[in-house]
Amino acid sequence: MKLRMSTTSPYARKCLIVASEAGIDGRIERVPTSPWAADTDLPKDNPLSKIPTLITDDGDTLYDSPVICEYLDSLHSGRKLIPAAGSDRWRQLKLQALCDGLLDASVMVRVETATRPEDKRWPQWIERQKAAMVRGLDSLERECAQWGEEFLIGQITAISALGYIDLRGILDWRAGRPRLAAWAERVSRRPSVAATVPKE
Ligand SMILES: N[C@@H](CCC(=O)N[C@@H](CS)C(=O)NCC(=O)O)C(=O)O
Repeated sequence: MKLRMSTTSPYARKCLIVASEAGIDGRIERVPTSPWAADTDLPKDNPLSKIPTLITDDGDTLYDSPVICEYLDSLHSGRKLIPAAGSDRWRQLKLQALCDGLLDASVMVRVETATRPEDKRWPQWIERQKAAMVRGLDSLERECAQWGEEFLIGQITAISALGYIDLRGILDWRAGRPRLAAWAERVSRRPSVAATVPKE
């Protein structure tokens, strides 16, 4: 199967970490794709023209990252990274949603501050997104004490979000969040995480 992705996309990183943790990384051909390139052919595989987009061995296309991760998790028989049922499932899906939301807010701040002409920026919008990020990060700081060694879809999305905030220097998420900082440092040693550190 082929994954249309970039090495800076945190959503693609989620998928690659899931594949690695599931032991199926070797089945994925990485296809570097810039959704921002004027001449990109990405819309033929994803009408939204976003990465990640997965092209399965059957030629089907899948998006977005939660759907791709669910698909990848269905391809192996080891411990599932997305619990099938019960309170663990809802806890993990909610954590994924929180961290995807953290990412969406980060990307909006990035677009607003790095690509929009300065005179067209909307400071209140940037502040709104940053406030959502701060609340989300504070929630992770409270929650991560309970995670122990668990590294499932929620935690995978969390480390991808924190890595993206670092990459773009959006805010200092470590300040005042010692437990989250220690957790991130610990999980960053996992081969799946170390091998996917975002780079330009
Ligand atoms: N909800 C999507 C978000 C994907 C997304 O926004 N990807 C960015 C790259 S990091 C993108 O392709 N942006 C292009 C655009 O928004 O037009 C997912 O989880 O996969």
